[in-house]
Amino acid sequence: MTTRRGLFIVVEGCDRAGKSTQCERLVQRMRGEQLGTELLKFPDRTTQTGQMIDGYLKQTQHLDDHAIHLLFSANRWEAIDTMTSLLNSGTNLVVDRYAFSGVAFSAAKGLSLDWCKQPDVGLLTPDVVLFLDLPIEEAERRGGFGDERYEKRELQIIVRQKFGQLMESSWKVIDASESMDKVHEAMWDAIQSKMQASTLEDLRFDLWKA
Ligand code: DGP
Repeated sequence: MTTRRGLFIVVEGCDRAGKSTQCERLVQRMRGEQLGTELLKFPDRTTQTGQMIDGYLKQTQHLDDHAIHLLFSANRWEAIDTMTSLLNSGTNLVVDRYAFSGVAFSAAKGLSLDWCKQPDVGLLTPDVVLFLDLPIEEAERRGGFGDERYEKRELQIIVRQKFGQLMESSWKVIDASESMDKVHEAMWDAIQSKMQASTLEDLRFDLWKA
């Protein structure tokens, strides 16, 4: 019997939407159901590109907007072999942020949406995108934003608009202002049909290619 490949799930959203907590919870539940699952996060701050990105986000390092955009993209490309082999060996991936964050944040700073997409064209296309949507007022009620570069009200408002421009009909939009349990259940429900499909099409390396 051949192993069914893993499901590639991306979780996106603005800062403070609860993505990281919900990603961990989703992974725990999948593992509890005996579904081999790994959690990945972008940017991966552990690699060389990730360390430069970390310095940029913590505002200890200045980089031109285009240069940092390309570094964020490189940070995703350098993970592609690992992701491909995990998925092909049957491991599900829950990925906390992906190229959609890449475009939304850089475009929010004023770069053209189309230019921002180009470095990620041909990246692995997710099977499911869960978008945790949270109005800015609710994000602020959650204790406000932190000290990192993008954690500012004005920018976050534009980031949310840019996500709106990138959104495709296949995305599952989840109201992140609901309780943690409700958000989790909505995410769980949203992946069921794909999780239960007996076969999945081959991995597609065609993000934004069409
Ligand atoms: P996080 O570690 O999830 O808090 O993300 C770090 C910050 O970086 C967050 O404000 C979102 C932003 N970000 C994530 N991915 C990208 C990207 O690819 N490009 C840009 N410009 N910003 C990103």
